[in-house]
Amino acid sequence: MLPTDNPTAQLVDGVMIYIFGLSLLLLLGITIVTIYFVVKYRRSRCPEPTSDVDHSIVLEAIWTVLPTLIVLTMFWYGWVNYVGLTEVPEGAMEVSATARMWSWQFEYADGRRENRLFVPANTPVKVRLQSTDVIHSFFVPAFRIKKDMVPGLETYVWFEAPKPGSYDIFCTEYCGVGHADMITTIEALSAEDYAAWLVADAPPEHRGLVVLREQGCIGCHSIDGTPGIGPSLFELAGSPRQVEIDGQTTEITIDDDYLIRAIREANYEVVQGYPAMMPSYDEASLNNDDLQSLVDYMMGRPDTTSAPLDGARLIEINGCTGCHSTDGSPSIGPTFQGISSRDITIIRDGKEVTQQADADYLLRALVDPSVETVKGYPDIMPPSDYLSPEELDAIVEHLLQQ
Ligand code: HEC
Ligand code: HEC
Ligand SMILES: [Cu+2]
Repeated sequence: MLPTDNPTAQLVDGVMIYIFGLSLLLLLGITIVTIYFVVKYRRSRCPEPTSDVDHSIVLEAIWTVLPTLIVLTMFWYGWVNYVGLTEVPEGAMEVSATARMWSWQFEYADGRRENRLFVPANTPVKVRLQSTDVIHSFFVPAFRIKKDMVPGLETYVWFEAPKPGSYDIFCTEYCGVGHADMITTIEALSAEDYAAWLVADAPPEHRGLVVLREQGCIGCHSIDGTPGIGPSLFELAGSPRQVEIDGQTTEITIDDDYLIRAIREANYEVVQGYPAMMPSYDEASLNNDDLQSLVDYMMGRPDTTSAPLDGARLIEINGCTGCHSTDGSPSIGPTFQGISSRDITIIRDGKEVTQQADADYLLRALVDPSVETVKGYPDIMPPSDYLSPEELDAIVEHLLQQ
């Protein structure tokens, strides 16, 4: 039995029961009356026509107007509930869902990625849907939500899990051999469990951001693009700047050296349109490591002080295991078990080459999978261009140990 205690299920079930009930009533009513007339006016009882009535305005009006009204109520009820399914309640939590052949990935506001959808129970959740390759469809029977995911078109659904539990998610648009593997779950957690999960799995904050806060830079600089007392420190890499040096205006492009000068000798170059009121930070107040973290953060580079990325986890959350097994069992692509030590026969430019995997080969296999394909396998692996260089390295590192 599917649960009925959540808002989207109630919307859909309401319309479903109404239309099904009315249709059933009409079917039974019409069938019974038909059978009754067939029996009552059978030829053996009434051999000759007895009535010369050939039409009735009143009856015809009734059987035109009544069904029209019934069908319009179905439309109206369906419409109202459709609107209910598209209007996300206020305060909903937002998550992005990406479907690709043949796995799911959910991305949270803080950047963490998962292959199951963890949500707090009793909270509306808006799921933005997108596909990277072909048409998939997001289907959660327990919440009666189902929406196609078309490449290049962002859609969304919302739901609210009434109580903690696990609810199935299916892909319900045939999308190739691995379609049946596109199963995952919504894990609805109690408020306490969700809070614990948030902390436990949180990606560490960028050290540069921590320093920005510790040093009070946030008081004068926003980090989201809105101007403050000073320019926003959002996505600075490569932006042009008009700066004044000794009253002379010059255009520069933001790079590491400029940022370091802007912090260490704040009044050497002053950004046009802003007062020269930024304090300089010398080594005593801001050490070189923290300065480097700040620069990395402002240039949009990852945090080099954080723990190394976990290759095994990256493989799991990026859908690689949708096509590759890690335990030697056959799958759509070669298994990762023993990949670093076995002989691999690949086809490159139509020629067969047998070799062993090294870091360069693995990286090429990830970034440009069509150039060399493993013999006996279809050339369907998607290029991993959605991964950062650091993530690619971590995966290659992990594979070299398999
Ligand atoms: C009292 C306010 C104030 C504080 C605190 C402050 N700044 Fe600034 N900052 C400014 C102003 C005003 C400018 C623009 C004028 C200039 O270039 O000096 C600026 C300019 C900058 C620039 C150049 C930005 C660009 O878009 O070209 C950088 C980078 C910068 N600040 C970083 C920092 C960092 C990092 C901290 C903390 C360690 C910090 N600021 C603290 C006011 C401040
Ligand atoms: C849609 C299915 C699919 C997905 C998703 C996929 N692969 Fe593949 N992969 C294949 C197939 C099929 C091959 C063999 C054909 C080829 O070499 O292109 C392959 C080949 C490889 C190879 C070379 C294997 C060998 O034995 O030499 C590596 C390494 C690899 N994939 C890693 C990954 C990683 C890491 C991911 C996740 C980021 C991933 N793949 C995602 C299907 C997939
Ligand atoms: Cu699919």
